[in-house]
Amino acid sequence: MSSPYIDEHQTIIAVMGTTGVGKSTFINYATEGGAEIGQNLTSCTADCAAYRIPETDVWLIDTPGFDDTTRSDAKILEEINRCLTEYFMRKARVTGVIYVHAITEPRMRGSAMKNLRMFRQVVGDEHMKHCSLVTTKWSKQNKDLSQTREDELRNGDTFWKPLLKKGATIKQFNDTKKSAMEIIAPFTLCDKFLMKLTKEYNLEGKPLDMTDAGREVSDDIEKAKKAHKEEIALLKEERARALKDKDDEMIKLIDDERRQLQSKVDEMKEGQELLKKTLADEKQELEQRFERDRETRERDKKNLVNKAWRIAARTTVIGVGGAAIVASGGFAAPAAVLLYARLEAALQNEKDNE
Ligand SMILES: Nc1nc2c(ncn2[C@@H]2O[C@H](COP(=O)(O)OP(=O)(O)O)[C@@H](O)[C@H]2O)c(=O)[nH]1
Ligand SMILES: [Mg+2]
Repeated sequence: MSSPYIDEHQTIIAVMGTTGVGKSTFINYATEGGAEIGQNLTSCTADCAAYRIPETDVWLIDTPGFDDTTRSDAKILEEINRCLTEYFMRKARVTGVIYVHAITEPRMRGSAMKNLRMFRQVVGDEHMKHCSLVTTKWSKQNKDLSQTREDELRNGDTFWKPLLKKGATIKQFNDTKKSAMEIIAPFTLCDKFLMKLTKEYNLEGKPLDMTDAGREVSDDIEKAKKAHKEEIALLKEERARALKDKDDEMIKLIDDERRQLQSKVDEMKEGQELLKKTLADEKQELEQRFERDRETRERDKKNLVNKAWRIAARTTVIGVGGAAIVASGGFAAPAAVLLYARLEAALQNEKDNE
C-alpha cells in the first residue's frame, strides 16, 4: 500500500531482492519497525508497502521478491509496476534502489539470478548510479567466507561486476540503524530519476508485456508453458497405455498430475492476460484514489486546525477563569467552573462531529 502523504516533496527509495534476504529487516532498522519479517521462506510482503523514516520525508518501499511461493512473477511485476506508476503520478522523488542479497547464499541460486535480472530490467542499467547492492546476514557466518562470497559477487561477469562498472555501489549492512542510514544517506541527497519500467509504461505507453521487464516474465511463461504442455502430452500417452492395461491406480495418479499441470498452465495464461495491461486501464482507478487521498489529507489538516483551536480555547478559559477567581477572592470560582464545563461539553461535541 502506498500512503496518501506521498507527494512531490517526498523521497522514495525502493528495496528489492529475493524473498528471505532481509529487505524487511533492513527497512525495520531504518524506520524503527513496521515491516513484517518472515520466519520461513514464504513471502511476507505480498504488496509493495511504504515505510517512512521517522521525522524525515524519506520513504523506503518494501517490494515482494520474484519467487513468491504463492504468486506468479506476472502478478509481482504488475504490483511493482502499479506502485511505481502511483509514485510517478504523484510526482514523488524516486532517487534510489537498494538491491539486497544475503551473503550467506552459497552461490547465486536460480531465484537470485532471476531477481537480479528483474531488478536490472525494472531499473535499467543506465541508472546504476542510483543503486546500491547491499549484502546482509554478515553476523550469521564466518567473516572470511563472507568476504570470499563478496569477492565472487564483485568480480563475477554474470553477477555484480557489470553493475559496479556502470556506477552501482556495493555496501555491507551490519544489523544496526546507523549502518542502514549510511546506506540510505546518499540517496536522500541525489536527484530523482525515472526507472526504465516507469518510462516505458508511463511515458511510452507500452503495455506491460512490451516493456523489457514484462518481456522477461513473458518469455519465462512461454518456456514454462511449452514444457508443461509437452509433459501433459506425455501423460496422455501414458494414460492410454494404463487404460489398455486396466491399471486403475496408475490412471488415477496420471489424472491427478494432469490436473495439477493444467492448473499451472491456466495460471500462466492468467499471468499473460495480466501483462496485457496498459496505463489507460488503471489510470481512472488511480485518479479516483488520488482524489480520495486528497480528501483524507484535507480532513486531517482540518482536524489538526480544530485541535489547535481547542487547545487555545481551553488555555484562554483556564487563564481568564483563574485570574477572575483570584481577583474576586474566590467568589467567581463556581461561575468559572461552570464556564469551563460548558466549554468542555462544546469541544467534545465538536470533536465527535469530526
Ligand atoms: N542476522 C541477520 N538476520 C537477518 C538479517 N536480515 C534478515 N535476517 C533474518 O532473515 C529472515 C528473513 O528476513 P526478512 O527481512 O523477512 O526478509 P525479506 O523476505 O527479504 O523481507 C528473518 O528471519 C530475519 O530475522 C541480517 O541482516 N542479519
Ligand atoms: Mg519482506
